[in-house]
Amino acid sequence: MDYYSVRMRAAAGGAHEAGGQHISGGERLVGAEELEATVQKLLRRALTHELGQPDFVNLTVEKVASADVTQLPALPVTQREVQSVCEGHAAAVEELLQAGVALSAAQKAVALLVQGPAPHGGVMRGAIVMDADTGARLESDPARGVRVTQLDWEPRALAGWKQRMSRLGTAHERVAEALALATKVTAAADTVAELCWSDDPGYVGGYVAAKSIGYVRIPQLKEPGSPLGGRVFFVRGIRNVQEYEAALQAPVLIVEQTEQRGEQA
Ligand code: PML
Repeated sequence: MDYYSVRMRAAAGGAHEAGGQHISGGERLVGAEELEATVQKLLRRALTHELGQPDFVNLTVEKVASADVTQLPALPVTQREVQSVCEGHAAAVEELLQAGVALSAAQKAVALLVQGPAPHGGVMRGAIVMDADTGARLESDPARGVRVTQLDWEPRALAGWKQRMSRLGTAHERVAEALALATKVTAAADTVAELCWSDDPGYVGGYVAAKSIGYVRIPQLKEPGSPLGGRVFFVRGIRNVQEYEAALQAPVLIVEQTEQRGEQA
């Protein structure tokens, strides 16, 4: 069976390429029977985002041969309890250190997401790529960053994950999407860890993820109403960002979620 990669990005004030402000995006990898519904769902997401009405929406559909799709088991999920944004940031730095990121790089990444990592202080369309040891930013275009494309859950695996997580109150689509992305990013050979928090003004949570620590949710990483957030991919030993980004764009399906010791949410 072939798959279809469906990508959406929406901006206000013109296309992203023309300096428009990024509003929302989405990535799916679905079978033919889900294609139309998926396009509709992503278009609806673009048109109903809390940041406002876009005047540019790019929707791309591409066929992907099933032989090209890699299957990956989702990272285990745990959660840190924090009482404030400040505690959330401290927890994020602690988890990043645990995953092997240098303290100065972890602190710099948190500060960048707080201030808005795009050149004029807004959100980026993609992620920052940061040297895990020096904290140097490596992405060639700091407004665009790098994008992760062609990923999704295998439908039965997602249903199983949701069922298991619903007992724990964490079966949300947003978490499932973020977990799929984090699983793909952290599986890439040169990724040390990922830090993310939402740029949605109505959602203040995020996570730190790495192969060694799994997906660690942190429920408070910014103040309600803030439109600032984003992703930082910490890397070690990449030859160039183009090759690294190419690895993040190879098709991946999340296929199994084995219950792991210590998983909780
Ligand atoms: C997003 O807004 O989609 C990015 C952040 C997702 C955090 C999901 C979680 O709470 O685990």
